[in-house]
Amino acid sequence: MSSSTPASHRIFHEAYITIKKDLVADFVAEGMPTTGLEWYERNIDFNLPGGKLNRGLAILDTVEVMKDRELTEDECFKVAVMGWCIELIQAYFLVTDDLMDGSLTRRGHPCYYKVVGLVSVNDACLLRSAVHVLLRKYFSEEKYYGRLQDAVLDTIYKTEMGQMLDTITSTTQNSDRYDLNTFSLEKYSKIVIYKTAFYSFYLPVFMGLLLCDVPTPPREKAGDPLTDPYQRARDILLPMGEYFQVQDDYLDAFTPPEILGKIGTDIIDGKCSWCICKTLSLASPEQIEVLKKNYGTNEVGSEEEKTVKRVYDEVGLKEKYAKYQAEFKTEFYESIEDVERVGLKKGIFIRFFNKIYGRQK
Ligand code: DMA
Ligand code: MG
Ligand code: MG
Ligand code: MG
Repeated sequence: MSSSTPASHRIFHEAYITIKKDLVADFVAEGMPTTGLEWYERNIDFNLPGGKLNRGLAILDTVEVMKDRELTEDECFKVAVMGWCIELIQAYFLVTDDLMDGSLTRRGHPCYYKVVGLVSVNDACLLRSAVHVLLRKYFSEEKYYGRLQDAVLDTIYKTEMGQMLDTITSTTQNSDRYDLNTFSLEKYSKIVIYKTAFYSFYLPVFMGLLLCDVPTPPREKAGDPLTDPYQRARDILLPMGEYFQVQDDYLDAFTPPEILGKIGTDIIDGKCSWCICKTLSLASPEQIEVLKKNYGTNEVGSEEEKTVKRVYDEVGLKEKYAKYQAEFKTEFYESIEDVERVGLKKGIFIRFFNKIYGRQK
């Protein structure tokens, strides 16, 4: 079976129109004035479309691979609604992320907070609440509704923990206690599994498995990757999420904004990114002094930022990144061996992996 085609993109785009109508209709039902309706609609249109839809497509791939047949209209629509729910979660996090990171652009446009100011905080919260409006409307009759709601709430909670760690570890929030000596690849791993991997990698496959009625094992067997398909999927997908964030960090430093759609701020924000953690592990004492003086200071395009990138080059970060990618590939293929034993299929993970491996943006 071929991987998701443009036809599947069409399903998502058509469902977008429906779910937007649903969300606005909910505002109408609450008797919101026209100004409120228009503001909300602009919020949705500004923040929801324009992403790569990787997460929604991963739900689709999961269901297609598990069922091994073309999906019905109804199945496709349910997948698309779940996909847009993850995109809403993502939109909620991106609006607040850009505010906290002091970013300038996203998806080729000025960041939402730059356009509307502090009301963006509440607008982000509305995007998060919109998820539950859709879940209730389309899934409340399903027997898996409780598990679906619980998974969404728990995933958001975990992502918020990650975003907190990420933010308090950077210079902007932590200037007096800021210390590059405390950065490590272990600390990095914790931050990114929470801020990125749960919602971007585990949640889509979890939703797909729920849609396929893959049973959760009895309590005594839950959490054992040899018997629990959800646990096994999680053990494969969280490392994939970490790999995805490593790519995000590398691209932040080295990909031109015209290609990436956003201007990288990790160096000036003093982020605990893969680039700095890896470089610190390779740098000489002199290079570490240079990094301490220049990392997390000044602004985009400054001499300080360029100096940091120069040290990245000196330690051979580009080659290390290529090596890391190749190693991850090997580990990934090892991690999916025998997934059939717990009732999963390799194709779910291979399709997801192929969408992100070696990505340039
Ligand atoms: C992304 O971290 C994590 C979330 C939950 C949005 P980031 O700040 O590196 O993302 P980006 O590079 O897209 O601003
Ligand atoms: Mg961030
Ligand atoms: Mg950011
Ligand atoms: Mg980033």
